[in-house]
Amino acid sequence: MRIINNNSKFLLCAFAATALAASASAQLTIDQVRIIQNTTDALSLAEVQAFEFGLGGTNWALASNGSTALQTSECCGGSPSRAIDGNTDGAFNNGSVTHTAGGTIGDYWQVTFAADHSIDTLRLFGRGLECCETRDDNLTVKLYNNDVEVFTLNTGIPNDDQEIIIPVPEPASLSLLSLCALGLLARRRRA
Ligand SMILES: [Ca+2]
Ligand SMILES: [Ca+2]
Repeated sequence: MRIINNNSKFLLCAFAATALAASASAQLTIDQVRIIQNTTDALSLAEVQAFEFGLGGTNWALASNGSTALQTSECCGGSPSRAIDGNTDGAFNNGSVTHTAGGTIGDYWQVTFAADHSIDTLRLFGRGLECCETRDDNLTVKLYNNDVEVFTLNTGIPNDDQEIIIPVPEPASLSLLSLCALGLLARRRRA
């Protein structure tokens, strides 16, 4: 006896999609954000923001909210805390942009929160348009909870802009939708 037929599978998937749309506040719990440089260029970040409740919500990455930052190397006075100081000014000489040494692939910058937080939106600010616009074209963003990687994304900051906004998906709903997509695909292939 088949308890779940194709029609009920479709209804289940429709329900999952609706639940995902309705559960925008149920988000990934993390305590760390790492930004990795995928080229040999130095990594510079003007600001990294990690929001609970969207862009108008609480930015838990801020040093003033208890977070601390580190990076794999440092050049030119570009200390890691400059990306969590609340100042998005991307002009390096204005003193609020980080700078690693570069020269090898994989320099990274990382912020650790004072506690676990539900994060739904990331926002990265690179250097201003006065210099080095291509250095942040090829980055990887990784999110961690208790040292376990829970999200990864290859991305970059467009050369005609200084910032990117990254929606953080809710993992359980995504998994359910993925299973639904696979089930519906199998159904089509059998048809
Ligand atoms: Ca800054
Ligand atoms: Ca760029």
